[in-house]
Amino acid sequence: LSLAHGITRALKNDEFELHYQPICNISDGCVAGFEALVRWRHPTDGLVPPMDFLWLAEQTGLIRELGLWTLERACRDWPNLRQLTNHETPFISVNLSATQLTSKTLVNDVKAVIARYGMPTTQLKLELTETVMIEHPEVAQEILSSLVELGSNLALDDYGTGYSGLDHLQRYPIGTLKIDRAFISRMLESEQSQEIVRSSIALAHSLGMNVVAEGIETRAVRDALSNMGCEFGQGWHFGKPVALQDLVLLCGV
Ligand code: G
Ligand code: G
Ligand code: MN
Ligand code: NA
Repeated sequence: LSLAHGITRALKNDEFELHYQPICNISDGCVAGFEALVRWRHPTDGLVPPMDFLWLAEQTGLIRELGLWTLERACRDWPNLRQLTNHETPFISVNLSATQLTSKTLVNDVKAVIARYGMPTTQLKLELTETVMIEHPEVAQEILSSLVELGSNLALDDYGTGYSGLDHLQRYPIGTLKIDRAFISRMLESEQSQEIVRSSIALAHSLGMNVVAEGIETRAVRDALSNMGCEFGQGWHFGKPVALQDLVLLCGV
């Protein structure tokens, strides 16, 4: 109860902030985009990670307001992110929760934010997990199609840890598969993980999707993924999530 009150107060007092983690071309290490990750700059508790409050924001429906704030801040920051990447026009990835996808106003909200900040819709990626598709299949299909019609792209987050129902890949207009860190971090030690990664990449490519490997921590893992034809990587090897003012140009890691 007091946490919910805290979130409401935090929204009012502007205590949330976004950190950005680079998503890079596996081959040359150049920054291709950024994932926006929310944090709560609590007045007494310091920086609170999303795991500690998103579940409640989700439960109480406050995630609608928080999600909109995230989208708005990401679009506002985009010109600055773009300057950090030199020659490329980066995409920005924003996470959407299941509850947000039940909001009847989501599509119009996204439209309004995009228009307000002049964000190129083609550079906006929306990340969702399979939970969304399981819990709200019809609504999700309608809303996700509308979002894609606007020109934005959809990425399926945490691939491999959920249901991995292959019908999701067929039913929804997903352009990017994000392979979960659990498989990437084990892939050099576990033949099984490596095969799961390899076949996920092959599946994605055969369906016309591109792939982001999450949680790349070493050059060796990056090289292995490069050999498998994986396009993009995210993880500490390329950079941790940091505040906009702490981002430095990361091309050519
Ligand atoms: O890096 P980090 O600890 O911030 O990420 C933890 C989790 O929080 C990730 O699963 C990420 O998808 C989720 N997350 C981070 N920011 C947001 C957000 O703005 N909205 C939603 N729905 N999830 C987020
Ligand atoms: O659910 P999602 O995959 O969006 O959450 C990403 C989480 O993983 C965040 O908490 C983020 O800080 C963390 N993360 C990102 N890159 C790495 C990495 O290379 N190694 C580890 N251990 N965690 C990472
Ligand atoms: Mn994500
Ligand atoms: Na993930």
